[in-house]
Amino acid sequence: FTKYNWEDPLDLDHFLTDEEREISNLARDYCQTRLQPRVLEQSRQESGDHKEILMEMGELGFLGPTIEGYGCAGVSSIAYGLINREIERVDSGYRSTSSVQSSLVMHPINTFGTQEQKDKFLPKLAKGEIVGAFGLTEPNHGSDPASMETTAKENSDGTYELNGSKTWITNSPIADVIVVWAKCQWDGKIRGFLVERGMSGLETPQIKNKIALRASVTGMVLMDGVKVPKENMFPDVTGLKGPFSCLNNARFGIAWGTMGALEGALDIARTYALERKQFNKSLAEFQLVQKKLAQVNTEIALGLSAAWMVGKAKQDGRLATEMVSLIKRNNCDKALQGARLLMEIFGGNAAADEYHIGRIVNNLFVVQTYEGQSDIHALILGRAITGHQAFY
Ligand code: TGC
Ligand code: FAD
Repeated sequence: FTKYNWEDPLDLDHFLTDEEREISNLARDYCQTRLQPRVLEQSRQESGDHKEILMEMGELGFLGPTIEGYGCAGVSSIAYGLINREIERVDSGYRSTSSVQSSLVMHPINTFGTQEQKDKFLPKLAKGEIVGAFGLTEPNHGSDPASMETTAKENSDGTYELNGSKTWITNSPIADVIVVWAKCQWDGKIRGFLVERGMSGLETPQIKNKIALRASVTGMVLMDGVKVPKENMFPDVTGLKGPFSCLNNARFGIAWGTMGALEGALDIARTYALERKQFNKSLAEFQLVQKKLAQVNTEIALGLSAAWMVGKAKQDGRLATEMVSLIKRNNCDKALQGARLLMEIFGGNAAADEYHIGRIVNNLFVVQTYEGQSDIHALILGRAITGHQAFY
């Protein structure tokens, strides 16, 4: 037998390739030395140097890392997951900032874009020189994007005109390019458009005073007759499979990221329990406290194992999209429940932001909600299990 390693309970490390291990270590080092010292103040201020952070990540090859060419690293999906795990170990908001850039902007440009679109945007997005955002959700349509009201119409000069509004859009206030999904008036189909900063009729006001994900920037995308050149539309993808394909990648990354957040929470809760004394003993010596730590340690081990298995299926061409729903839902739920359980160990100190645990719990509520709220993923799984859709 070997000694139990609570920091890697089921020996995930054994299943990683040398390259994946190296990337994971590089990401851990960057996140702990460069992001961790910034997170408290940036969360308090709800503002930060996000452009600089994206440039730092770009330099390390963390943006669009699975893409081949265009200055991207071309690494495995599991490596992408490991990067998300390390970023979210610090804060879910930082993971939002970067995973929108990678999965929701670079991925669709790489998959659905023309050669010109790829050449124009991907190298700069990879370096973090420009920032991307993804606009699907609208004020009246979140879980049900098929009902979106944003429209695109064709002008007589061959350009497109976009009208409508998107809300709760990560990075929108600082974005240089926004992937906007709109219903085309000429055939009723949903298509993706690359809307660029500076186009007239475009506004991206910030949503301020959030109670979660304060280390990320969130805003609206307001479009009043925005004129988009013909070459800025994705030519060949129509319908919701366009945005949903992007979500497959982002949800996969979130399944890893949430386990990172929970690992971070376990680490600080364990340290606190070892140091804090009540009744002349450390909290760590009480059975009820140990049970909480054991519960969370177990969920992390199972959640990471499942994420690794789905990563292998993705890499080997065996992926069913429901697998992603399964791990997105379960890992988000378990991370939220686990972090909330660990919060109790901090007693009243949990109410002070410098103990971090309150911020982690608040963040995880949003992560459980965006990219398909957990109940929506339960319905996706329910449809696959029974053959009956129960959305409406
Ligand atoms: P449905 O009939 O199921 O599907 C419509 C079309 O889409 C195809 N499709 C998929 N394609 C690829 N991957 C998937 N996972 C797909 N799921 C469905 C499907 O084959 C069909 O294609 P076609 O060719 O037949 O037209 O669509 P529905 O309208 O019934 O959808 C049901 C439902 C509820 C599952 C779906 O609308 C849904 O997933 N809702 C959740 C919305 C959501 O996730 N929004 C996310 C917004 S982005 C975001 O939150 C970013 S946060 C980023 C951050 O800060 O980190
Ligand atoms: P609703 O759709 O109104 O749902 C409310 C509740 O009702 C949920 O619990 C849901 O599960 C439940 N519900 C809805 N329909 C059903 C049903 N049929 N059966 C059972 N229960 C149901 N979107 C983007 O496009 N891009 C982004 O970058 C982005 N970033 C975000 C960042 C933040 C900080 C936040 C908070 C959100 C972000 N979102 C983004 C939006 C996010 O994807 C939506 O909030 C999410 O999809 C849920 O939509 P909604 O808020 O409209 O909730």
